[in-house]
Amino acid sequence: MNSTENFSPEEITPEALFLSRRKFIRLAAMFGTAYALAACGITPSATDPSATIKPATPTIESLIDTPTSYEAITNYNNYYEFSFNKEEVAKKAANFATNPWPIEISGLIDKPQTVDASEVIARYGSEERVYSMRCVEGWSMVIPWNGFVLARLLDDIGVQPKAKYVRFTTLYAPDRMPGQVAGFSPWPYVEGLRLDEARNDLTILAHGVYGKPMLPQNGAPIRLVVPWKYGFKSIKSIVKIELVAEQPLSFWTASAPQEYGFYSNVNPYVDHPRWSQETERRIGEDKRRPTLMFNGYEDQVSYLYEGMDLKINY
Ligand SMILES: Nc1nc2c(c(=O)[nH]1)N[C@H]1C(S)=C(S)[C@@H](COP(=O)(O)O)O[C@H]1N2
Ligand SMILES: [Mo]
Repeated sequence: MNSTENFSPEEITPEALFLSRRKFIRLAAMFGTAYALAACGITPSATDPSATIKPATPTIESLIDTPTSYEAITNYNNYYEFSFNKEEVAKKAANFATNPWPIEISGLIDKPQTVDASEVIARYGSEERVYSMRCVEGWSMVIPWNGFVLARLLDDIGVQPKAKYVRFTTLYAPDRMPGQVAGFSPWPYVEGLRLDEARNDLTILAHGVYGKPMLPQNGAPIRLVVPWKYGFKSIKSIVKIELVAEQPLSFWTASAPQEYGFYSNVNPYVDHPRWSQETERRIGEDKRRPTLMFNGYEDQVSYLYEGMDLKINY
């Protein structure tokens, strides 16, 4: 399937953009950023509105990777509220209504508010981030997300000094989410980040994939993406964002604390109790590839964990 089909011209992220980005990174690696900018005809300008959003600088490896096909990104999903079978999620979520979608923003902040996802998206807009996503199960994808940096929202809500963590909650609606059967697990799905992790420039709220509005199976209308952590930290279909003082109890930590810690940074040196994390299968590739520390984003995030023993704080 052509990943750009059905795009309207305003939404489109042409294939050429990915290509020129890859070319840019290769040139930058060989000759330096200034040369690559000039060679690609890019002149940084203070008046360029896109220049006001400071892009992250993901590792070269992550950027020269080819994005996974739209087909795979939207048909091979983990979303237990709909199904435990990755290939069933898209079908089961097809008619999931995500409009209207009120989001409660609350807790230790000066400006608590309930806003619709559409308003949040209109407020913060969209930039493209091509990130690798590594599932704790040992597979990975490269996904071109559209979204915005979470720190921008945090800057607007008056975070109080007592707030140390951000707690995210997915919708709880067993009548609409067939996987939320009573008794099995601690629904709703909850995730959390330390405030400095949440403020890191790599952390985004995403609402699109490949330039198209996000589909339900990927976490519409809005989901978290934290690319240096195992995929389960990137909570889908968020209805609540709370600033809290205590470390939140995540869904998977509550379900199996020995297996899924609060931090869950991608780490090839810390095995899952039931399998090694040294390698991964990139969807669309045959051979397994080595898993990178912090999923390849070490330069941007290692400062967050200085002095921490990541074998204990897994
Ligand atoms: N609410 C919710 N968020 C979730 C999940 C889930 O089951 N429910 N699965 C997680 C897991 S295990 C992974 S690997 C990613 C998968 O994201 P994708 O299907 O968009 O690739 O979503 C994460 N976010
Ligand atoms: Mo996952």
